[in-house]
Amino acid sequence: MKRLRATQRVLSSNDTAAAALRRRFAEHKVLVLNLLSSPGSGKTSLLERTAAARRDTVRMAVIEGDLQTDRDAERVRRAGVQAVQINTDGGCHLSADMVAAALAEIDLSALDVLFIENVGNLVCPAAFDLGEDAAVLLFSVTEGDDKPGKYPTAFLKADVVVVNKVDLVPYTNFDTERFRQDMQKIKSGLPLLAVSCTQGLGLEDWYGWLEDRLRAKKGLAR
Ligand SMILES: Nc1nc2c(ncn2[C@@H]2O[C@H](COP(=O)(O)OP(=O)(O)O)[C@@H](O)[C@H]2O)c(=O)[nH]1
Ligand SMILES: [Mg+2]
Repeated sequence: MKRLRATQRVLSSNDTAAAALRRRFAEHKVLVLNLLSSPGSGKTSLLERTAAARRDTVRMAVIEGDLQTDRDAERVRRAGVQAVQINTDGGCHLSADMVAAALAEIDLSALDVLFIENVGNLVCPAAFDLGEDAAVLLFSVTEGDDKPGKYPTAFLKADVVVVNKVDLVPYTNFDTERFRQDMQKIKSGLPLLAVSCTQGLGLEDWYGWLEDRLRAKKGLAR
């Protein structure tokens, strides 16, 4: 019981900090996307691709969350986009306070999109609001097509699901239709995009989704 109350306190203080973030992001009309996945699904690869393809037309920055190292921030910087690394030192998710601290290094008035790459984990990050406009849930085909039913909270939080590494489908038993049906049972209408970050497949659909969300955030008609 004590533990339950402590958990509720942590979540409600996070909600207060997330609401403050959401007001700041709204003030600057910055689209904020929270990327969730297991370790290795391809979050940083998707950000590298997006940076290389859109950095001249979309002003973007990335907050990278990892237990240790600044390897992911380095990768994003090499793709030509500002990246701020947060190390959680063992923490399994980013919290709104950590994002607020990282914002000290980011000029929101000079941005269109802020990506937040959460710590690789399908469980804890789903419980912590970061003031984002949308959650992007990544999966890779090597993780198996049975995951929607096993991780419903992550799918309920998601606004789009990106299935990555479709180049590897021939070497796995991943069935995209089975995955789609399982996912729709949890959240009907949730969009699914199939991509390969290394082969550059399906990425135009992802950029299209991103640009639609950006137009909506800026209050522009399609
Ligand atoms: N075959 C294949 N490998 C990929 C693809 N996307 C990423 N990878 C590889 O998967 C590994 C993990 O990717 P990374 O972007 O670091 O995942 P993260 O931990 O979610 O950020 C790296 O070795 C990538 O090169 C893909 O579309 N196909
Ligand atoms: Mg990464």
